[in-house]
Amino acid sequence: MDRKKVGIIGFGRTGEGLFSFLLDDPGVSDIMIFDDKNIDRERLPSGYANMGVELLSGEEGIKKLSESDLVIFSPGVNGRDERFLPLRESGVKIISEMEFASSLIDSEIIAVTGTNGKSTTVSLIHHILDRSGIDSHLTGNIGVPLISEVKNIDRESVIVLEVSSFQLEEIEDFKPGITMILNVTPDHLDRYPTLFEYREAKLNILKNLSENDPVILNYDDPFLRKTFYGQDKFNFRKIWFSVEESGFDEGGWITDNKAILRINGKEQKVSLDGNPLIGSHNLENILASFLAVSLTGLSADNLTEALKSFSGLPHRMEVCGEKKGVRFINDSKATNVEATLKSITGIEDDIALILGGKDKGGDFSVLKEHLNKKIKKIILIGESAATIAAGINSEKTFFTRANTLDEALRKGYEVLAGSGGTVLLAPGCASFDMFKNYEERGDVFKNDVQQFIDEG
Ligand code: UMA
Repeated sequence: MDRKKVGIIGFGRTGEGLFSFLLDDPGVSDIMIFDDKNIDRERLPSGYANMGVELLSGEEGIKKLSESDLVIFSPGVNGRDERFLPLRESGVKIISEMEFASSLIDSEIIAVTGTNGKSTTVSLIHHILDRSGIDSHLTGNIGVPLISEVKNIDRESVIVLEVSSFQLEEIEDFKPGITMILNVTPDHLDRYPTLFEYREAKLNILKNLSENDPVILNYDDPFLRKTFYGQDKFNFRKIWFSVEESGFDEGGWITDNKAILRINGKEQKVSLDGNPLIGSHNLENILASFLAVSLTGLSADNLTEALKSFSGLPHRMEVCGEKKGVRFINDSKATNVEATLKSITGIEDDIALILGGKDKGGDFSVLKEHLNKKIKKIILIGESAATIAAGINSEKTFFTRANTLDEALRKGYEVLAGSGGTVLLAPGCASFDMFKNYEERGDVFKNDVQQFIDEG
């Protein structure tokens, strides 16, 4: 048997998972790892003595990769970048980690994509399945690459997979059993030349679906509705959900605080009493999750209890404290302007909004209509502060600037003290200008809030 040379591009969580997997593959003779940062050999797990392992960087490194039989991309590396053109032209087979890993499993995959709400939705689906005694694996963009789960999965397992547009860029045969698109609104415009390319990447999830494969779609998302509702050219089985509309042939909606689920001509009502998730965007996530688990054949009988026991996720509309009638909410995961808008819509009282970070090219003018209604003040942080202020283009008095989150939350508190309301961290930007990731940003905020509350 000819043993293969495999190239890995990017050595973060995905690259490490790929490397560990390939180490145990007798069909692989050599592994080349490319990364723009120098990789310390110490980071490689032991056990590669019988295998050629090369660490590559720079233009020369890309050239060298064309000697491999297969190249697998990590999602964070932009494979459309010009520098990879010679590699593509060399004819070497190029795929994404999602394609590679999914080709190794034959259990049921529930794949969830969308601009916002993916993590909450996959976590809720996983929680419900897990509570019902199903061997459910939560994986993908949520943090654990699929390749790192492959060895823990068997035929009876259900894979609950969060899929990003990046992960869908280099797929060939990837085909989920149940597919879900929650919404498609502008994001990652620092990676995609236009919104069109971003949407194309997202819709790649449908690429291999055939007639009657179920796809759960959000009727309240204008782009999805326009593209797929009543459109006969897409012959997959469309299952719509909506917080505003009702009565789909197959789908889910809300009536009197109950989720109505209609699948296969059968209708079930699920009470939402005790729902712990704040905001109408979370009602969308709940409906979508309920539909997905129903499609696996799970009965709707226990869904109310399962939802009640779901604790939500950190950094997503996470209430992290209250001081004299002013509540603090950490929505650090709101890394684009649409997510910020949803956070605002989900809050009933007055808001002091902490906004800013590393700009991703979003259109912040959409926040203008909430100024002086719900939003009493915007506290700008990070490198995008000036761009955001210019984008919203409103009176200067609505804005103030802070250098740290601690300063920001104190300024927010001052605005609301006495009358009450919510200091909301929903930055609408990536975090990388000030923090390692959105998790670190949220953790710093929570610590600062705690300290501020403890001061009395
Ligand atoms: N690197 C390069 N060149 C580049 C970019 C990155 O060499 O141009 C290298 C970095 O130096 C680093 C490695 O690539 O060593 C990082 O690889 P990666 O960016 O693919 O990150 P991973 O650690 O493998 O994490 C990835 C996802 N990251 C991205 O898509 C940016 C994680 O999603 C995901 O949880 C993980 O795989 C497991 O599947 C994070 C994310 O931010 C949470 N996702 C975006 C989002 O949700 O908006 C899409």
